Amino acid sequence: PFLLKTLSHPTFTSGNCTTRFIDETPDLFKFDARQNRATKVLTYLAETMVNGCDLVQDRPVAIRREPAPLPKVDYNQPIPKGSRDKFKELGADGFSKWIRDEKRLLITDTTFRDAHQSLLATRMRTYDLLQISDAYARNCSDLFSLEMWGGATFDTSMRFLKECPWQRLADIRAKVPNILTQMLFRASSALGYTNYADNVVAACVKEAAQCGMDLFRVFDALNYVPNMKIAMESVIESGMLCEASLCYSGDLTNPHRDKYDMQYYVGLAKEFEKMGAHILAIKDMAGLCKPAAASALVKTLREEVGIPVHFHTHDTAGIQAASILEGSKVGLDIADCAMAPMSGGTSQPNLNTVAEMLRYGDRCTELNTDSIDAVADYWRATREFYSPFESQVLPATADLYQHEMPGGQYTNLFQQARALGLADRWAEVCKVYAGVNELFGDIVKVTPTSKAVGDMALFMVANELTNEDVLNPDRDIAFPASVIDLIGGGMGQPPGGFPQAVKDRVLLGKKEFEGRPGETLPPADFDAAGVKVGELVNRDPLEREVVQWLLYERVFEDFAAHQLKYGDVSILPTPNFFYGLEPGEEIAIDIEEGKTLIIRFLTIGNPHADGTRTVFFELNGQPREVTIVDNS
Ligand code: 3PY
Ligand code: ZN
Repeated sequence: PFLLKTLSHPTFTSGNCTTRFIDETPDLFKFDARQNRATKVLTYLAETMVNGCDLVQDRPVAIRREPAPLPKVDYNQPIPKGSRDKFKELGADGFSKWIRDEKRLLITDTTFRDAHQSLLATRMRTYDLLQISDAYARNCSDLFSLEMWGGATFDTSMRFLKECPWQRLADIRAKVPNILTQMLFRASSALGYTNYADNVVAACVKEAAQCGMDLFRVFDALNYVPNMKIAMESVIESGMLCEASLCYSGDLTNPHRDKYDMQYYVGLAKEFEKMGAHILAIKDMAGLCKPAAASALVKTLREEVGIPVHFHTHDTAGIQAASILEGSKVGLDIADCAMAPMSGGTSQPNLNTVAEMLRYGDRCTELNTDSIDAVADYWRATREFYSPFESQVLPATADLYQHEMPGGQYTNLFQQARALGLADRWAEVCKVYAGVNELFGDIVKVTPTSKAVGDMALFMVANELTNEDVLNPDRDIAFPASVIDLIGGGMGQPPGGFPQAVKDRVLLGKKEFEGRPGETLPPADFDAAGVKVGELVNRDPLEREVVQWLLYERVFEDFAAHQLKYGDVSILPTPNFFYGLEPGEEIAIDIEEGKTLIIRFLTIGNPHADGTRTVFFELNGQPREVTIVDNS
């Protein structure tokens, strides 16, 4: 039927059909019978109520079920103009100059991405992001950007939440046409954990731009500039904003830590400017950039390059609002913050209070207090849906400056440690993590290099290994795959290379990458991949689905199978997605524009002789039953 529908579509019959036709004509999929969709969503709910949702199994129950309060939004007024309108008016280069000339300290809100990546293991669902999107567009149009995509969200949305990351981007874009969308892009690692072929990296950028991404923050996890070239060029070619990042490591205030000094950062910044970056990011992924360092770095970089400076930090140490303040005094152009209830700790500094800190000074953000506070109140309640994912990590101590673990990794690694029964040895894991960094030659640690260091630290704690054991040629050690990838140059090269003694032990003579891995990785075969993905989704695949599969083969396969069985589960409110419905509970869900399903749950029948159970619903007032195998 898909083919028939395609062949009879007016665009197709008119002969104006390009290869993008299928991508650009979403109504083709509408025929995927509505009643079929309703059955799928009921099956998901029934399955969840009978057998539970894997995601929350063995975790504390969420402390909230009722909907989060939404700010008042006046739909009678047009959507106010915002940063994206300015970008469209001026183009990338003109917009970059406009930023530098702005008097305000511009603010990026990271709540949609990094904040929940850092606090809630990246589990925030599209549903909760879309609920608040109108309030952002209409009441918070003075924000510089919404960091709402990329980083770990691409993987986790498919792997855990069973929702399509591209759709998330497109849907938020549609609701927020006036504020810049922003993403985190891992250069040659794109949205994954290892380097990909150049044509995959380029296609990933292209698809994101087509789905509505405006600003690409590109970083390499070793500050290895050659690895950033393809991603940066692809962003610039697509006409979007290219923000190149230097990852902050070490401590500029410590005269004894001189591997990552001012000269090193200035050198990077100048290269990025030459490569055409429109904005320079200081990516302080672990929150190590102390106030005095932020002041010196921002001041020097703004003197040395002509592009605006955007500061990203994590508040793990609890003092990073001071770094934003010091930066703002010496001309910092843009700062990343998260809405109050999603800020602090391993997340970004508090957006609401940073705005008030600057309120009556010459760097006032001009964000409206009531508007941002009302949005914050929504996040306070929404966070309660995700209490099963709250981390039990202790508050930060100054050991952060020893282990230098990125905010996004801190909570995740703790969860991994807990899964291995090492929760009570967390302080030791942190110490060993610092030791692994030394062993590897004091490298920049951020995804994916931080994952390799974390894998190694867990591996060493679990196997009671010391750095000496690792270097001891008489010990037979099966190193984690990520460590072999890192040390073999599969993620690029650190300044000065990896220590030879470590290479000898880890690689055991295996061939290593010299220079940029993308230069030798064979290009992906998109046609062959398209055939494979077509089989998985049971129709002609979209180009972006092919990219999705090329980045995450196994994860995409599971996700596609889930979609075929249950349809798009992102439309369910979060408590129902995790726990199903309570007897007598009724929910309204929008399966498409203007098409709402009213679902009421009645009861679950006793087990049948064959081990199945019938779950009784009302769908739009009519009785409906779904029979499920009870796995208990
Ligand atoms: C990511 O790559 O996901 C990060 O957030 C790195 O800081
Ligand atoms: Zn971050």
